[in-house]
Amino acid sequence: MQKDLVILFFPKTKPDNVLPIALLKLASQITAKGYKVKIIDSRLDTDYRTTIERLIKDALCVGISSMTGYTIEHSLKASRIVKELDKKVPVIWGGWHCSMLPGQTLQNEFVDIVVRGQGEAAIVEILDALRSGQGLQGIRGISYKDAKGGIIHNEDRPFQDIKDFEPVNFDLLDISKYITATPLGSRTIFWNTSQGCPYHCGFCSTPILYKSRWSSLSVERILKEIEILMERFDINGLVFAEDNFLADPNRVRKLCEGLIEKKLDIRWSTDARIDSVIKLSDEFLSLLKKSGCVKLYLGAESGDQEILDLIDKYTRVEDTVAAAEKLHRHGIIAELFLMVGFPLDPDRDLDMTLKLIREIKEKYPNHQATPFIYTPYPGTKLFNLSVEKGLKAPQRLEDWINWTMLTITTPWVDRAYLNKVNSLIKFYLPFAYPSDSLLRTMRTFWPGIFYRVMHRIAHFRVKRNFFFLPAEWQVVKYLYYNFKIEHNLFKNMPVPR
Ligand code: B12
Ligand code: SF4
Repeated sequence: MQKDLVILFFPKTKPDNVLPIALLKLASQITAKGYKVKIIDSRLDTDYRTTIERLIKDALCVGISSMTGYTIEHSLKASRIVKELDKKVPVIWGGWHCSMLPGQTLQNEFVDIVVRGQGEAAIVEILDALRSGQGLQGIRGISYKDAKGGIIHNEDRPFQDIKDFEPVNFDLLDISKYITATPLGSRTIFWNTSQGCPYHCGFCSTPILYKSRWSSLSVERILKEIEILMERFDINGLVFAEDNFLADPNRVRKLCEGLIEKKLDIRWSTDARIDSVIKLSDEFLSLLKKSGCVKLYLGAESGDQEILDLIDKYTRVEDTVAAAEKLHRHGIIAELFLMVGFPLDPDRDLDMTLKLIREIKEKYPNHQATPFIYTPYPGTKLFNLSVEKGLKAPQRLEDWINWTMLTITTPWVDRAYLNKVNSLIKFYLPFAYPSDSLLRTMRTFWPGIFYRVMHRIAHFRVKRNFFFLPAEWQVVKYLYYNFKIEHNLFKNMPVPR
């Protein structure tokens, strides 16, 4: 009997409760073509070895998702398990990391095939080839090992409009496991309505993976999917997890009008470019708000114009302030994504970014802004510049596991720099500009006294950009790490992702 089961594996991520949208979309294509699918999410099925053992005898192949960083650990573990159980079952990797480094990924003994970029059409063609025994030559957008172990890279697959793909089959996963309470709503889920982005920012993997192309589902289909999520799963909060939600403002206008017309009462958030926001009219922003938009994550990136120019952002620092003002006026919260520690002049970019954060927080206290350490991602323009500046890139798949913002050290930033950024993220910024819950604690007698003192010191330091002898940070760190009192004292402190 011919095997027709496809196992799709999703590795551990941080945070760990986000719907594996990629695998659900792939599974929907696969089942529409008559194959069976089992999605294993290692975040829910921690004993995934047993599950793979149970299923492997029927498996035509195993597909595994990858991102640069610690997700590779479990993607690799699962690949090893498959090969230990049955060497003949092909292991296919797809997603962000292996698309950037297909050759290096295939050098690993447990990986047979890499799908570069969009997976929907490629995976189905691979399955047909595996089932019929035809070779993989001619399947565009994939790389693989031939019979002698040589690595073959087939030609690229053109970016395909996502409207061509089969509708999502919501029965292929237990959606209820991915619904969480967030400030958006008691039952929030991540969803996705478009793919790619027409821009080409130098630090970002998207323009490389999707060749600076963008496409969207029709507004009718998006509304239908939202209706399903609301009716079947009682969703009341939605994070549109995409790169450039506002790439086509007309689509967003129609979507918002549709949400209002259909009385779909949902609170939502998404990512947006700064220049897209400043182009929006007041009438458009009111429509966004009315349709349930609560928050926009803005790719502000830096407060240093030289960095914005270096990364081909095509925005100005003052545009960020203007976008924040517009959103504030319409009651939409802006959360600024910012990075520091670029390979140009890290001290200056930190100072300028801190200046931008100060300006935003002093003017619009409800907006949020946190700086993260710049992590070079393979395949991007800035990664190549980073290598020129002395960055040592891992040479083996397994060495990318520690390639995360919290663990890599780029040669142009030293320990003191990292400590300063860490103290800003974990202590100075949240205490200088306290959240509502921190403010409530500050109003109590005890530990309110401690909080008020810390707030004053943190505010003084951030305002004057004066971080000489940060004794209070040492005290906080000592309490935080040694007395494990974080639940009471630090419950409002953001943990860097
Ligand atoms: C939701 C999301 C998350 C979620 C879930 C991650 C996930 N993999 O789904 C969470 C919140 C966990 C997350 C975390 C992070 N994320 Co994130 N995230 C996203 C986001 C916004 C959407 C992902 C998504 O579901 N897209 C929709 C699906 C349909 O598209 P897709 O994932 O690209 O999948 C397609 C192909 O890649 C391929 N494919 C994928 N898997 C497989 C498997 C097989 C077998 C095959 C054949 C094909 C295939 O086919 C799919 C369909 O076409 C993307 C940006 C984006 N627009 O995609 C960033 C993105 C993936 N994240 C990114 C980053 C940097 C991070 C963080 C490192 C951020 C940080 N500083 O901490 C963390 C850490 C992640 C970790 N290592 O645990 C980068 C990845 C860069 C890279 N080279 O890996 C992206 C691309 C953002 C960006 N533009 O820089 N993220
Ligand atoms: S950073 Fe945002 S705007 Fe720039 S290329 Fe990536 S997804 Fe597009």
